[in-house]
This record gives sequence, structure tokens and C-alpha cells, in this order.
Amino acid sequence: MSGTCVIGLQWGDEAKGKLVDLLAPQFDCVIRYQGGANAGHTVVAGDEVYKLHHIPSGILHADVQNFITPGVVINPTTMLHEIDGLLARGINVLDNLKVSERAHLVMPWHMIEDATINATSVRGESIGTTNRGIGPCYRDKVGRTHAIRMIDLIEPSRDERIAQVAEQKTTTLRQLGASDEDLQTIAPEKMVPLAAAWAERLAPMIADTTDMILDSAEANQRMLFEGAQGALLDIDHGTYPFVTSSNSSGVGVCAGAGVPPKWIDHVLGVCKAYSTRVGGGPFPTELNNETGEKIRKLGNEFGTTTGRPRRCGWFDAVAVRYTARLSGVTRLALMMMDVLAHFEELQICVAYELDGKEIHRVPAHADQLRRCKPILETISGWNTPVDHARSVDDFPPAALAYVKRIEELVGVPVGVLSVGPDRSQTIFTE
Ligand code: 2SA
Ligand code: MG
Repeated sequence: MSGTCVIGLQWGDEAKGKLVDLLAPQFDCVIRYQGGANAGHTVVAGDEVYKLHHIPSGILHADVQNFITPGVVINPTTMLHEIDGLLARGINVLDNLKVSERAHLVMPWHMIEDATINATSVRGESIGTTNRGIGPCYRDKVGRTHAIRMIDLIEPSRDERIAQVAEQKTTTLRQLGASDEDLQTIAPEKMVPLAAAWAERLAPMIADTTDMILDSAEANQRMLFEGAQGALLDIDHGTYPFVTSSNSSGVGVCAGAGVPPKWIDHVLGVCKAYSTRVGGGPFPTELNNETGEKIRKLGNEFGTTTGRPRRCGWFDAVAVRYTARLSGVTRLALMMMDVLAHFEELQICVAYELDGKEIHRVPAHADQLRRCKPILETISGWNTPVDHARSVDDFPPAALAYVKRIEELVGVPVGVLSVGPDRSQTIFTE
């Protein structure tokens, strides 16, 4: 009986995919439980690079069962494309992947709606979504009346249901000002055969994952839960409204996967040794200067899904302490230590100054977080490459001092250090 979660503690892109791939052989199953094709998980296996969006990062291991559970929103066209890409590279997706019948579908109309969200300014800024239809799909899920789930694809009422919702969506999107060209793409006569084609290919993978995962837990199997995005993007606990539409912090695991908390005993909180954010929203330690540019270049900080340049800044210990506590983190994984290897001096945000007062928590209002000035502690850099490090002893003392300071500020010990994308560039410190 062992449930381990891998949770991003910043704004996503902490290299969770790399860790999940690395840990997967120690587990019986890997479970994706929230988000959708907005995620971009990169796994490097030797010379091969895999960019995964829906499919759990355990898929490269033939003995591991992978699950996509009720909390995930699935774009069937994108997922089938992803599956075909993996099949073409010899990965046995068909036997090793089960998709929940309860998972909701991201439909073409959600993609059109997402474009209107991105054109809308919220508190003076665009959310900067990934344009993958995520927000509109979760909104329909919560609204209940227009949602389509995986199980709808294999029920006899499918064609009628799809045609009905397509018609309703055409009307509402026309009112929202969608173009005729866009509206033609979601016409019932296009949607009905599309859904039938999805059903034909996906039917063998659709399953009651909740029942299967509970069976696994009760049979003392080892489960690895793979978070997507990061805890600061959590719909309830993140930097709202500049967040994604699911519970991306550790508290989302149980609801999204359909497992009670008693099966979870370890949470690995993943963070970069600095910070990045893609899309809009406040970012107290952001570096809009040459240093930020240098981090972006050294860390190749561009979105896996959209290719957007990521905003870069210093490590924010106030934010990570918050998300580590919220997520129940038992060990930290500190990633991209190699990227910080070329600086004389580094800075860590140890508190915020908000309206003249020092605070040690993340304020709930975006305007307040925007007004927060980071209180920075300067710490000496190590200014020497660490990408060849394979044990703690290979790190220069200044690098270890940086790690120790982060442990103190966040309040959780570091269990993993990463110095590059390759599987071998990962050091387990205990
Ligand atoms: P959405 O599309 O509704 O979830 O966007 C809402 C906010 O959540 C952010 N978000 C992300 N931030 C970092 N990485 C994400 N995944 C991709 C990646 C992103 C990419 O792994 O690189 O390729 O651009 C991700 N997904 C959502 C998003 O930027 C909005 O701020
Ligand atoms: Mg990513």
C-alpha cells in the first residue's frame, strides 16, 4: 500500500514528467488526475525526446499500467494523435492505458470559447491560457447541462446527445460573436461522425478507472500520481484568477483520481531552483532584465505545448513554502540546478513587502500580490557547471549551501536534485 504524488509547487513546468518517468519502474501504476492537453510533460530517454500532454509519463515502461482518471479533461483528437505518435515509436499504449468513462471531453466548441477568454482582459491583463479549451470544458462540467463525458461516446444516445449540444453551442457561440467559419466546424453534421470515429478507436481503452484503482490500492499495489501544471495555478488555492481550471496542488489528487486520502503516504514537491511563469498574472520575483533573459536562455524556458517564452525570476521561498504546506509535501525535488551554475550571486525571496508591511504568506488578491515587493536575500553562486554531478559529493559547497537555505525557508528536506534533462542527471540525496 503506497501512494506517492508528484506535485509541481510553482507555476508548472517544474520537470514533473522527468521524475514520473524515472520513478515509474518502482510503481504498478501511474495516474494522471487533472488538467488536460494544456500540460506538456517532457521525458528524455537516451536520444529520444517524448512530449506528453494527456498520456501519463509512465507510458514508456511496459510493466506499468497508466490511468487517466475522472478529473482530467480530454481532447480526443489530440489524445489519439499523441497515441499514434507513441505507437509509431513502438510504445505499447493500447494495453497499458485506461481512460476513465467519467472524464469530460474537450470539444471543438471549447477551443473556440477559449480564444474569447484569451481576448478578454481580467483585472487589466489577459490570463494567457494555452488555448486548449480547458477553462470552457471545466465550466461545462460544473454547469452540467452541456457536458459530454467519455462514457457518452459509447452509449446508444451518443449521436442524439452530440447533435443536441452542438446545436445549442452554435447558438451561444454565435451570440458571443464567433465567426461563421468557426461555427461551421462545430455543425452537428460534422460533430456526430467525429464522435463516432473517436468512439471506435477509444472504446477499448474506456474503463471504470475508479474501480480499478481502488482494487489496486486494496491489493497493496504501488500508485504514482502525476500532477499537471503547478500548485500556484490551482483554481481554489492559486494566484486566482490567473490560474488553470483544476486543482493542480496536492489537495487535488483525491478528488481527481477518485482515491481517498488514506492511500497517500508520500508527496514529492517539485520546484525549479529559480521560478518561471507562462501566461499572465502577478509574479513577485520576475526579472525583466538581462538576468531573466540569461535564465530563459540557459534553461531553454519555452512552453512545451505552445512554445511561448516563459517569464523567469528568482526562487520564491514564500510561494513554495505555501504550496509545499498546502500539498502535504514530504520531500522536495529541486530541479534545473545546472541552469544556476553560471552566476556569481543568486537571490532568494524570503518575504514580501506589501503596502509597507513585511508578510510571509501569499495574499489572495491578484492586485495585492502585484503590489508585493520581494524581500531578497543574496547568496553566493557556485559559478561552475554541475551537470556532471551524480552524487551530493560532486556539488560545490556553495551549491549545497543554496540547497540548505531552500530547505530551511520552505521547511521540507530536499530528496532529489536534478542537473539536466537526462534520466542519469538526477541525484537522490538519501
Ligand atoms: P489554461 O490553458 O486554461 O490551463 O491556462 C490557464 C493558466 O495556466 C497556465 N498553464 C500552464 N503554465 C505552465 N505550463 C503549462 N503547460 C505547458 C507546458 C504550457 C505551454 O508544459 O509548457 O506550452 O505553454 C500550463 N498549462 C496551463 C497558463 O499559462 C495560464 O496562465
Ligand atoms: Mg510543462
